[in-house]
Amino acid sequence: MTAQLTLALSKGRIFEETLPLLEAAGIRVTEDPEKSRKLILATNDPGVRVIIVRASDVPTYVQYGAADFGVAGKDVLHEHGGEGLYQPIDLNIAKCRMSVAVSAGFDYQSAVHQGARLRVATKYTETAREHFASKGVHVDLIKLYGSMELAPLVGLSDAIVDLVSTGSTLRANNLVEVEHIMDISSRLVVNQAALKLKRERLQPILEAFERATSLKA
Ligand code: PRT
Ligand code: MG
Repeated sequence: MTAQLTLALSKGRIFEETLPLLEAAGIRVTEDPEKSRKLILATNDPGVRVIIVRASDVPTYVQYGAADFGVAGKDVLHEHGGEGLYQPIDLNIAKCRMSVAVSAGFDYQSAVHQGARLRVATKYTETAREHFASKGVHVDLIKLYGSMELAPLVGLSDAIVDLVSTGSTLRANNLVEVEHIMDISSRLVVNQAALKLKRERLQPILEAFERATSLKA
């Protein structure tokens, strides 16, 4: 009996951008998560299924072995910590950057130079904590779960730490990027036990992903 493989993906850009990589491994997802309410999707390969989870939950499913492998952004992996995960390939998909942004009228550099204590709203509290600690900037972090861009506009915070891709969300809300924290892309993550126990099944898929990724680069 060959082992069944479970792949954890989030709906939206990660799902869409992983499809061509799966295709390169001969795997086609036979249901559309945008049209179906199903959380477990079949593929043309009876030995491979896809589960649809929240982007920030992908590392958790893989860490505990409920999924053998998954695709998650570096933003999400940094917050999770990566415990129990093997991270063999940067897939170079779902690219963006993590930045500090403030209201257009706020003089961030002066506030920092004067040693002001900044209020920073973010979903990425671990990344933000590390970033400001490394710069010696004192911050009060305010944890949010979405729409960080609103926080400085209504006086909840002085700054935000958020993902930026085209910059149009910041512009539409009269915010400006004042610091680049890190470049973000998504990685393939594999459960460490599955890597040993299901290596025969996983290895060809990992190799196909690697080949498809390097061809694209
Ligand atoms: O949406 P949900 O709350 O369920 O979860 P999520 O936002 O974590 O998931 P999803 O599917 O939106 O994002 C999955 C992954 O895609 C993230 O973890 C990132 O690694 C990656 N990614 C790439 C992005 C973006 N680009 C991106 N632009 N994730 C989010 N955004 C958001 C950003 O937060 C901001 O609100 O898009 C907005 C900015 O976009 P621009 O183009 O206006 O700059
Ligand atoms: Mg989102």
